[in-house]
Amino acid sequence: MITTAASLAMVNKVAMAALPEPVIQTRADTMPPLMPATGQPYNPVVTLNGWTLPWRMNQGVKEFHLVAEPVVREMAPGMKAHLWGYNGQSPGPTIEVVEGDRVRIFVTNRLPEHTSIHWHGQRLPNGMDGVSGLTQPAISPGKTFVYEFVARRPGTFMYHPHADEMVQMAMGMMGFWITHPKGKHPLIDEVQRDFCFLLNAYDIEPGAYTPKIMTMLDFNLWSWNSRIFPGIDSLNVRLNDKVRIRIGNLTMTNHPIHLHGHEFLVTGTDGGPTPKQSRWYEVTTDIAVGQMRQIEFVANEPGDWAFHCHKSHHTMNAMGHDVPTMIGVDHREVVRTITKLIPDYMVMGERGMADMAEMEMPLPDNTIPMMTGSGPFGSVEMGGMFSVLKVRKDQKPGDYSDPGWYKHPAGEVAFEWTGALPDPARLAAQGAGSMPQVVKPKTTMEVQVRKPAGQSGHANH
Ligand SMILES: [Cu+2]
Repeated sequence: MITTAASLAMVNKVAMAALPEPVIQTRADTMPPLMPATGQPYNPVVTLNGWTLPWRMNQGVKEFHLVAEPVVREMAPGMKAHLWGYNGQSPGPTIEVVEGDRVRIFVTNRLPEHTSIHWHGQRLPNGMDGVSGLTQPAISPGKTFVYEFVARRPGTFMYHPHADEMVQMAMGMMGFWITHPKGKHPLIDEVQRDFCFLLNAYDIEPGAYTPKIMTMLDFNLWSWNSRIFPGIDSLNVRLNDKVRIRIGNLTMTNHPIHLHGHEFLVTGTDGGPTPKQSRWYEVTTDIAVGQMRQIEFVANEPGDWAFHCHKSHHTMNAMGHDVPTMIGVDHREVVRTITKLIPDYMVMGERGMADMAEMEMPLPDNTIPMMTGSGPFGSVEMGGMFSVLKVRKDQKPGDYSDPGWYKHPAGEVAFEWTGALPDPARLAAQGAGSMPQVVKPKTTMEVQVRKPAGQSGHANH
């Protein structure tokens, strides 16, 4: 019936108008900070290879619209993954609000199975906590649910499903949430640069597109915001900027995150800003599963500083596992035999694995070499969780664009010694302290004594 169809269309239009239009992101680039046009002012963050979700003000309430859906995420140029995420990307967009804001989030489910969103770390009414089955019914495919609460404490938070979690997180469903302080806060310093990203991991076979969801620990792609080096953007700052980096871990293992050239303070955890007396300087901070860490430092050393996970297998891409150690093995005879059968046979790793970074190996489509990325001095031999902090004197305030490689002042780059080489001094000592050298008793020497003839036998006394 025409009338019914017409009224139905009208109802749908009214229903759609009640929701903020979902904003979709199609690129995996680091988007510039989203300056707040409405609501309380704050200094926005920059999400590494990500973006902040715009909102709509509705009678004093900040309204966001998240759409859970299958996405195609470029993990690095040359490799795309078929993931699940929010609003066109995995991870989903960062949500930024201010302490005291009333927030309403519409969550539309376009996945083939039900879902929910848990607002990791927030103080909120129990029924808004997003644990399907426990605090709410799951959101069926095609349905939209509404979450509403006041962002009560400032800090660094995450969001992720609490429904079929193993599958949905292995597929990339997660996002960042920042609650900025309302005005000056005694434990939250003002900074000139504020970055955030999530640690996540996937198991995608070389040549495949979809993660293996049953993998528990042996992931082969270690990513920051579902990007792997050399696909992770650099963190570009101006010399002497105060820099904050917020990191959340939604992988299944811990990650010791290490910064070169500077010491930092851990100024915040899952529970909010840390008391000042509890802070100490570090160059590596371990971030356990489900944790968040917020580090701060003054970027007062110009250069291109490596910034990475210190687990060396996490700075590798797929194919970095299950290769036997071949260092020191002489393959020549074996190779001769094998090449009779397989003419293209290639030996891997008899002088270490560095060759692999530069070798032109035939790889399946949609596969990134396990170590890659070229710097100004050659191959960086890294993959996975690796990026570069670029500190520059002439970087403009608020400019996050890549300044290119650092130009080193004359005489400040390690160089090859071409003079004469004296013999290296070797340590003569053989252990000390808790492991003193074991002094073995001198071997008794057998002495044959021949008594001179004619004397009585007192020679042995
Ligand atoms: Cu790691």
